[in-house]
Amino acid sequence: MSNSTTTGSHAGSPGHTGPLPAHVDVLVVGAGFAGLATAIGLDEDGRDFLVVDKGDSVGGTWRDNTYPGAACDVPSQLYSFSFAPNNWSRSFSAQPEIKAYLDGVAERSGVLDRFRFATTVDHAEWDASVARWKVRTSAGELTADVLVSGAGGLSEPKLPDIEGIDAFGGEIFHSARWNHDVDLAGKRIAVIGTGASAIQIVPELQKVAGHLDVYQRTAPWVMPRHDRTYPAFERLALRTVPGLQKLYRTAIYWGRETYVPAFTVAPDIAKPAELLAKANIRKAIDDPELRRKVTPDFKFGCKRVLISNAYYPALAADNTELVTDRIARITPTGVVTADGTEREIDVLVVATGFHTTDQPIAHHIVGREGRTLADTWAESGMQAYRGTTIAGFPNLFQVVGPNTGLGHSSMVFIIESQVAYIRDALRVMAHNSYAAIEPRPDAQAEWNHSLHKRMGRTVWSTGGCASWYLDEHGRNTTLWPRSTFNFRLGLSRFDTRAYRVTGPVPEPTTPSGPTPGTPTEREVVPA
Ligand code: N01
Repeated sequence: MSNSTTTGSHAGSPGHTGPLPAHVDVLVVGAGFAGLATAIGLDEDGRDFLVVDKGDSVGGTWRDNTYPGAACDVPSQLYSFSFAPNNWSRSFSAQPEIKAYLDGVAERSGVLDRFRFATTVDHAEWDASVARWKVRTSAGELTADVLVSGAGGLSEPKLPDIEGIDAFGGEIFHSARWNHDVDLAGKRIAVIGTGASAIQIVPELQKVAGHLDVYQRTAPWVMPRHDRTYPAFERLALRTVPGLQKLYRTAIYWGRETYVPAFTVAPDIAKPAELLAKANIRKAIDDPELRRKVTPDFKFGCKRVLISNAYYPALAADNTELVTDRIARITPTGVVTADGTEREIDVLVVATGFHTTDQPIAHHIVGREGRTLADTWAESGMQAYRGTTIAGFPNLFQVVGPNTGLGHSSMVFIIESQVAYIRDALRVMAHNSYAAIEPRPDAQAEWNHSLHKRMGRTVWSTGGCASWYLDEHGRNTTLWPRSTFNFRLGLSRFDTRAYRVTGPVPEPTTPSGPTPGTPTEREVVPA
């Protein structure tokens, strides 16, 4: 299995190559939308911080996913920072334009000298005696008062556990690790998966492949994609007319919020959308058997709703076969399905998603009680307070943490809400000389109780499908079950009452003073 990280343009993200400092106030892990927004916010507040990322430039998932056809399925006017508007070329931008946007924002914001690329966090452990994180990275060790994880839920490819896959003799790679060196023209290609990545890849492969097999386990709902290039006059107007771009953004935002009831309280509202999606099938596919195979058997929205005008036509093309029989095994030369048929191939594309509910970073973070985040979550599933802070893990903030994902709108809105909360928390900590904060277990439990009570009514729970939103216990630990403005409202101020705080670490210099290295814990009675 090819495991190399194929990255896009490196321009604009040189980072810094010097040695790591011994200490930073805030260490940020990840340089995608989340890490970059955090860095820019911290810089505005004049904080001492460092960002580390395993890749070689900013962009996160938009750096790593370079597969043909990669594009955003949220309009760019909304899928961009509120503080960094851009003159987008089209409504749903492709990966190179989004990557270039992030490079440009990073460069213009002047924070890149505090980024270290090609640096992975191997271990981060809370040291209560000094109220600091002790962090071991591939580039050396350092300490940090505060750790912010912006490592992302869609960063670690999930490979299918299929017999024989390791012995496949042709070219094989994951959608998020595309091997651009492989010439696909005229080849026999197979794609495993029919999720958001696959439906963008399949039309591109169909154009060049000699033959294409698409292995579908579950048929997704696919809506038309209302994408268009902005004509020159519209781009000019968006660039020059005061407030116009903001108006576009606001209209898209509220338009998207109208989807929330259908996902969260009354899935039957989405019936007309199902009819539209079925019309999308009929428009592109004549063969009744193929129509039947691509028609989903679960409620609209239960899995992520996809958008494409090119996917169904590509499945209907003469050089494509949609295979719905279960994959039994992979041989050195092809894929064998449960009925015993072997289809020979030269290239295997694995578009099987990511480790979302078992995030790799959780294995590397050790909290106050000496347990990793992964162990802490092993039985309960991923849990946090307001999707951002975690009991037992002082001074740890997770951007895009548990139950912050969306089925309908832009994650950048969620990220900016969380960054504002983190900035406020740091202000409160500095103002009160708190050495450490962590959510009280009862506050976290109450938050999760009410969240999961709501979750029970959502289409993700009642829609009759399995999805990556659910963990191994069947709990939805990834999505936010309310409107995004409700999320933002909840994070608009750091709510000290929900936290257990630790007082300042005594100065270790005065022999007659308090014992060094023993932070004092106290209940906070906020003003
Ligand atoms: O991954 P997925 P993805 N044998 O997990 C199938 C975001 N994104 O990379 O449905 C056979 O959705 C699996 O089948 P099933 C977006 O949030 C955004 O496509 O589980 N098949 C499914 O069809 C998205 O939701 C954009 O039955 C196997 C597919 O593989 C998220 O990334 C673009 C299998 C995996 O689909 C992930 O999307 C792309 C097996 N053993 C992605 N294992 C934007 O446009 C899995 N499958 C913003």
